[in-house]
Amino acid sequence: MKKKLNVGLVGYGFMGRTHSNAFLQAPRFFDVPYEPVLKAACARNVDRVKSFAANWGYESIETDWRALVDRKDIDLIDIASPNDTHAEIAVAAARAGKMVLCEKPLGRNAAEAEKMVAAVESARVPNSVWYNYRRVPAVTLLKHLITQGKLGRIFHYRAQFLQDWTISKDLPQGGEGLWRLDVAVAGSGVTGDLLAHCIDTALWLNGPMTDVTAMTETFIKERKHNLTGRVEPVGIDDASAFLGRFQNGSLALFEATRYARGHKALYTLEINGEHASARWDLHDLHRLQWFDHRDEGELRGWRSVHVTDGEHPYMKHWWVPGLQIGYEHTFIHQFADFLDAAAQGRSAAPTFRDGLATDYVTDAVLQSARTGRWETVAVAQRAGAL
Ligand code: SOE
Repeated sequence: MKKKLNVGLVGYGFMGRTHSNAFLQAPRFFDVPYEPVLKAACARNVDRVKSFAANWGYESIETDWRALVDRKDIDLIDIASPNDTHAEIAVAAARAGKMVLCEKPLGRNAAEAEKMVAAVESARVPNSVWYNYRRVPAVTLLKHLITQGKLGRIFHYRAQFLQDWTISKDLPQGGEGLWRLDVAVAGSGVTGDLLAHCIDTALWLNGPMTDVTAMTETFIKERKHNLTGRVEPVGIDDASAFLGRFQNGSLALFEATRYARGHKALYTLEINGEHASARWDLHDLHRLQWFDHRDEGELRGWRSVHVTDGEHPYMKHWWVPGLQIGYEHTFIHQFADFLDAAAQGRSAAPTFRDGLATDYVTDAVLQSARTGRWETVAVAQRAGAL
């Protein structure tokens, strides 16, 4: 019999659902070392949390995260609540000796994230941040190809995350579902929400970034606030773009916006090396576009690899070759990897320290947008300084 791992989830929004699905599915498809038990779901609205718990099979509910963290029957706290709650809950959970999973971004800024890293590292509790796109099989395959040196020296890395859901000036800010537009809760706009995904994947695939120069824009300056009922200034960045340098000498070009009409969640990335290039697109997530200059001359060209074969990352756990998986599977893969690592007393990447590295870059991006200057990414100076 496998050891039970009792999960306490905070938050029942979009991410509460993706994580709960992962808790249920990971042991069905992967030979994980624990039996996850959905022990308690926690949120302030008692009726909503009750119906969420009933739908996903949580055994109990809490309406105060402190009560959840105090419970002796909880082994793992999963934070799927808005960004302004991440730091306080994570620090308390780590101090209580719980394993901690946290939705991205880790902190609203690096100062918060530093406290979270210090807490999990001093308590020595397994931890991970839900930057789920690392575990799209096509993206994991790209990581393997880069690690094998197939691209040679890297010259360029570019990424975009384009959405269009906040274009209407009548959309309010704040409250359930719209807290991403409220700077006090979210910390920033697309920089922490969307660029952060691009940055996490980039740091993983191409190593640390050293310097950035950025610009941000807030297109709609005032919106009604759902909690106060008043029209209030908008403090988030609606669009964010930056140029940067990686430690390996390659150049970075990144953009995120919620004002690209027609694009819903178009996360694309491209990496260009001396020998080969690769491209990936979230709207076609099971394909990796690959160009290898060493291919035979007449047949040389871009190929589209359908990443669904048993030998591709994670895919032997799913259906049969040729059949695709989707967005929700990335969370299942991360949770399965987390359980494997936790059983050995380790954390699964991206760890809280990896999440902090992304917060250092997003802080530098926002700082550069304010100063109009190139800014140094703090992680380069402060590694090991916590
Ligand atoms: C924003 O719309 C959002 O839901 C992000 O918060 C998620 O992290 C991203 O994966 C999809 O878009």
